[in-house]
Amino acid sequence: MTGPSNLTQIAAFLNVDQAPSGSIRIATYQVTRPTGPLAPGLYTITFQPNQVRDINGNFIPGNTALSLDTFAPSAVENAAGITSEIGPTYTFTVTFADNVAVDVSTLDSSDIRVTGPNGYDRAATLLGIDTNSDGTPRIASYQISSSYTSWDGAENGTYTVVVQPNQVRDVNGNAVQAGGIGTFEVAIAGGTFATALDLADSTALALSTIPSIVETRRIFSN
Ligand SMILES: [Ca+2]
Ligand SMILES: [Ca+2]
Repeated sequence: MTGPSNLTQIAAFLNVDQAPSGSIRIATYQVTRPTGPLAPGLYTITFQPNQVRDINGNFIPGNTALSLDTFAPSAVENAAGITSEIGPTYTFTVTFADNVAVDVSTLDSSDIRVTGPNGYDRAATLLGIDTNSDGTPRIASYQISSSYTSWDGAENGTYTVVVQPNQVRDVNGNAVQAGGIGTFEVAIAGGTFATALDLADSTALALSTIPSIVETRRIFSN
């Protein structure tokens, strides 16, 4: 067996579940763990040549390998933020990397949510993947929508990109850890509508009334 932290050991045979020859036999082997917790990573079990054979003398070929991957993919967001008014959608990318390969079939519009000011909490829609086959790294493009007709100063603030549980996995089934992977800023000159009218301190202002007011302003200013 080979593995992380230069693990290289010959496995010690302990026993087999049934003594007589038969088509399925379960053998137990043992390797000694280095001190401390088992390091995450890729463990490979390699059969030695001319060691295990069927009753007709056919050996399991040497160098046949079985892999055990305990390392989950990482996720890094690449969201530049918004500094001027744009249309109704904002696109950013997330880079997923793994010690073996990212399973691109697990990438979809359930992977990421974005949270932000005024209760913003929306799923990001998957737009595409840089290379649409399993591998590493893989860069996925996602899109989120404005709460209004476009991203503008009313939505200024800090937004957090949040990976959802068990949504993005490597080819061995290990999932990216759920949680926030980074933030980006919406910082459009002019500030928010609330600060523009000095309403930020008004706790009585129902947030749900802001969209219609903002759109009214826009009609007048146009
Ligand atoms: Ca992995
Ligand atoms: Ca998914």
